[in-house]
Amino acid sequence: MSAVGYTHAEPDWVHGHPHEPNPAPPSDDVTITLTLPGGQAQRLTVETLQSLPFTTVPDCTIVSTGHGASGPFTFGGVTLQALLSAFLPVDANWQFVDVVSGDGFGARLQREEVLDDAGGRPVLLAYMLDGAALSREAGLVRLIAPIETDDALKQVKWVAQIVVK
Ligand SMILES: Nc1nc2c(c(=O)[nH]1)N[C@H]1C(S)=C(S)[C@@H](COP(=O)(O)O)O[C@H]1N2
Ligand SMILES: [Mo]
Repeated sequence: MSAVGYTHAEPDWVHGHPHEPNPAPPSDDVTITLTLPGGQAQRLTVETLQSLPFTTVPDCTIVSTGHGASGPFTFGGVTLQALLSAFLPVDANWQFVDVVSGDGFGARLQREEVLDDAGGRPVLLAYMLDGAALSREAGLVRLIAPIETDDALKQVKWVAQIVVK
C-alpha cells in the first residue's frame, strides 16, 4: 500500500504491519495532506504546524519488539488535538484519525486517544527532538504517542497524510 494510493477503504496496517522498521525516508517532502470528514483536503507544511501551540513531552521511549528501544527523548510539536481543533468545524462528527507515512506505514487513533491529554502526555505531531529539528532520518514530522510503551506501531515517521473519519 502506498500513501499516494491511500483510499478510504480499510488499510492493511489496521490489523498488523510490516514489522521491520524502514530506516530510509521516502522523500524530503514534508508537506502533509489533511483530509477532513467531508473529504475536503488541505495541505499543511512544517510552518503550519509551527504556527500552532507548541507542546513538549519528555521521557518518550521508542520501543520495538525485537530490535531494541531508544530514548528517552523529549519530543516537541503540536498535539493532534490542537491541529484538529484548528481545522475541523466545532460540530464535526468523527471517530478516528489515520496517520500515514510516505512509505505506507500508518496508525489509526481513536477519537478518545486523540482528545485525551493523558496526564500531559498527549499524542503529538512532533517536529522537534531534544530541542533540535527532527532530522530526515528521524522522521521530519513524526507521530508520537507517548503512552504507547510496549511497541512503536503508532510512532509513525515521515507523516504524509492525516485522514479524519
Ligand atoms: N514511516 C514509518 N514509521 C515507522 C516505521 C516504518 O517502517 N515507517 N516502523 C515503526 C516501527 S515497527 C518501529 S520499531 C519504529 C522504529 O523507530 P526508530 O527508527 O526511531 O527506531 O518506527 C515505527 N515507525
Ligand atoms: Mo517495530
